[in-house]
Amino acid sequence: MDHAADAHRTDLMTITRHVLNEQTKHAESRGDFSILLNHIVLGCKFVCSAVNKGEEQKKLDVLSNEVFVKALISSGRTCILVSEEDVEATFVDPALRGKYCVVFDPLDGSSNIDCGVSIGTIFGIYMVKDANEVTINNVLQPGKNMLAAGYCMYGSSCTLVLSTGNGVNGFTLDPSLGEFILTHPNIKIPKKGKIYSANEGNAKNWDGPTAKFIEKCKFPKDGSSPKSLRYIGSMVADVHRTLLYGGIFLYPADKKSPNGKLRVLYEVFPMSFLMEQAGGQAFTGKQRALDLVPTKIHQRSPIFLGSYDDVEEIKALYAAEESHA
Ligand code: AFP
Repeated sequence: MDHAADAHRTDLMTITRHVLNEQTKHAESRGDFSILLNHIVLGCKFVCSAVNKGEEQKKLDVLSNEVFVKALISSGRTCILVSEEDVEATFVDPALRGKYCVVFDPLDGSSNIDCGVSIGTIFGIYMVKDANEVTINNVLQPGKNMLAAGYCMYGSSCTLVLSTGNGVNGFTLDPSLGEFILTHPNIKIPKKGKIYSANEGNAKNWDGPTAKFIEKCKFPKDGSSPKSLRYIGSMVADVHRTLLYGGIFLYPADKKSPNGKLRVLYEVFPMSFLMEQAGGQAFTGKQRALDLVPTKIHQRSPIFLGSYDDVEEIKALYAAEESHA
């Protein structure tokens, strides 16, 4: 018997244990973040089970949002919630307030539900100094001020990817234990990838740098092989593949949508945070994505994210265009 392998297999690193371990590195920590995370995990488990039962899209969208809002409020650790499903931000009742603001998309990619494609929940977490004095400006902050970000993908397995600002870790739900177990420690994105991921149906409206970049992906002039195209149309699944295999995911600006499609607070920021923490980059076409300062909670932004070298290339094309302007 291989005792070393067995010892590893039986020493289960649950997501709670992992986050508690992380907290011991911060002397001032009082366990509030672990409590908040436990409530997020509960929401993810609920949505995972509902998705597996095959609930229809409309019902799942509404259900997922309700579950997350209730779980977050009942944690007693939140003060402002911004959900993709709600027009206005939710300010938590002062009696139940804590210091965290959570921005989230409870069920991203939901138009894919009815055909069984992977979908997910995306979240980002900010912290306020004083839970008694909260305003909307506490969430209208650049992504670099996030304390943590992550997503949970509901696919062939249920995988939660999390960063608390100290690298990226992936946890897979073991249904028989009901626990997320660390399966992908310290995820690093390859420095350069072989895949590009974009909705090419929008190509006729793309700007010059985006069009040139995709042309280079297909017809490289430096002797390298063309990149493969993979596009699911569900951001969590496309970003998850990009994180693990490398390459670039883009939802650029186009003539019809000058701000792209994806939402800054609960799509662009959390995914950009994870990419940077995994050694990649995220760029809006104008600046580092995490430096963007949103002025509206449902604001959109173009986004290019993924392997460091691939994002460098698109940055160079935008810089070249700028210098010719
Ligand atoms: P839905 O939630 O409406 O399915 O939108 C999904 C999404 O916001 C994101 O997950 C995808 O990356 C992106 O839209 C796909 O957009 P296109 O359908 O325009 O390619």
